[in-house]
Amino acid sequence: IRAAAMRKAEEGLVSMCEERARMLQDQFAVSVNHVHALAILVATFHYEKNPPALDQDTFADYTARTSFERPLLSGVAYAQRVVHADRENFERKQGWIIKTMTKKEPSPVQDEYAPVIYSQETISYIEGFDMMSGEEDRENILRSRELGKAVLTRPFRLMSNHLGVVLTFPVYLTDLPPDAKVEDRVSATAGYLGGAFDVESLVENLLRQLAGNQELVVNVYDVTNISNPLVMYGSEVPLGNPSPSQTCMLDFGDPYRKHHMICGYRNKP
Ligand code: WA2
Repeated sequence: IRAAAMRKAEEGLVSMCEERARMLQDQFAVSVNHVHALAILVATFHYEKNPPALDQDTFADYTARTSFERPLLSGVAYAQRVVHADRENFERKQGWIIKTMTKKEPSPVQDEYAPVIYSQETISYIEGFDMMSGEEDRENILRSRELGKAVLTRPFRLMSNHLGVVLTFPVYLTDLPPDAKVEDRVSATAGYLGGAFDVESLVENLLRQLAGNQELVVNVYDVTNISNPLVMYGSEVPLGNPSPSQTCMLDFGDPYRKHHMICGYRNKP
């Protein structure tokens, strides 16, 4: 009888973990797709129209009204690529100075910058910051524009102070063929459309709605480097493997990053 109860508990764990992994992956994917559409919106209305047919108010309004399409993102923003030679002109036109994310002071001289010019109101605090001044954001920007694809950072503390990851799509000035060379991609780069997956608070909400939430412990890890798993959601102290436990692979669409979910019972059944 004990063995049968154990088996039933393990089967329950497998199905509950798979359900959560699938749900998280699906909500992630729809959010990424919608950010992709926003990158196209910026290319179409900011760059393919002269003068640009987009401004902060329009961007804020549109992103607020479509936020239901991006259930796991706390906000989206557009950072423009500015090379140093254009900095003065850019700052004069904008009426503000490019600031660094860390010190929140005027940026020292750099080869290039990525100041946020449009933001969803939920993350309006990032406006004017050079997104290349944060290590994780900078790496994402460079990788996305070289690849021409959406990329994700490792989990880190966002400016909201919540644990999460940043998603970045490159925006180009011209249409590029899928096999375009890296140099051509970099030189055609106009900017970066991205957003913050506030994993800490939004995944909590998602899981709370599911049956069995009380009895389950769910952790998500970035296991890109398998010998150094990084907590993306759940306990800061990895639980080790509570027995029994179930591991489910997750695919968030960036082939460079690997993620998985580990589920266990809060109290051993
Ligand atoms: N967005 C919101 N909160 C953040 C953050 C971020 N990056 N980085 C740290 N906290 C405009 O890749 C371009 C958004 C970066 C996009």
